[in-house]
Amino acid sequence: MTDEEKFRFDLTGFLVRPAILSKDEVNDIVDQLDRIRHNPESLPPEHRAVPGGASSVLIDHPKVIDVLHEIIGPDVRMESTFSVWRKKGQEHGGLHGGGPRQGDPIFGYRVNNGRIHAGMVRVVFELTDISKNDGATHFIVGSHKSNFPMHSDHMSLDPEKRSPYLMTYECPAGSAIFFTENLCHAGPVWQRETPRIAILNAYAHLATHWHRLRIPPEVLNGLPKEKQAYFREPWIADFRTSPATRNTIERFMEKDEPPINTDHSP
Ligand SMILES: O=C(O)CCC(=O)C(=O)O
Ligand SMILES: [Fe+2]
Repeated sequence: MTDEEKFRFDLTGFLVRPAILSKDEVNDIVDQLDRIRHNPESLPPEHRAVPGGASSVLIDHPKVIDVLHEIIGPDVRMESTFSVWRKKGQEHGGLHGGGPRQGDPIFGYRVNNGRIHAGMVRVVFELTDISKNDGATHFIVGSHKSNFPMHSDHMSLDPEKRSPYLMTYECPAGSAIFFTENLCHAGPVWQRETPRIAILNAYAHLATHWHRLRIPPEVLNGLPKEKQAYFREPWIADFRTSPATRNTIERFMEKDEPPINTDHSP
């Protein structure tokens, strides 16, 4: 992460890394998402949901992990993922999040001794080219550090009533957009004739866990071990041993241990 990227992420709460995926990677993931939606039987069961199959390249992409290590810390887990195939007129929803939650260990955003400590970080992988008026994710910049609750004068997506701090991005297919979940953001109505095809992964500190996992067990178990490691149990140290055992990726790789339980019962 460059100093300029760090400055921009801290100032605004989001960061675009353009075109980190190759054209082939983008095409393979789009093909997988197309089949998941329209012809799942053409895929093996372990590729019928994200983050399996072609989309597994996103889990531990080096240009993603290096940012996460600087804004979350050296120990990160991936804790949720979903894909969108958003047609014209569809939306995720209005502005949400933002405001004085800096102390919250799940969502909070803090900077201490020159280091960023973000809670949950969402990474949006755009798989089509994005223009400003398409309706990709929008942000109220700076709201991740706001000391007052979000004000109603700044919560509209209506073009006439938008906050001057509402921002979005333009980027080529294969770009990654990072944002702290403490940033006020929205998934507005999609405006383009062709769909928005994207995958949104969520990452957090190894010791915290917000989403119960919904990934089908066959998909998680079908991942290579080094990718399963991002779904290991959320703990830091095991004091049943002396010295204490650290929950590192290296330990997970050595042990014959499954990733976190994907039991779907509530
Ligand atoms: O669909 C979008 O663009 C935003 C999704 C969202 O709100 C989130 O991932 O937290
Ligand atoms: Fe959200």
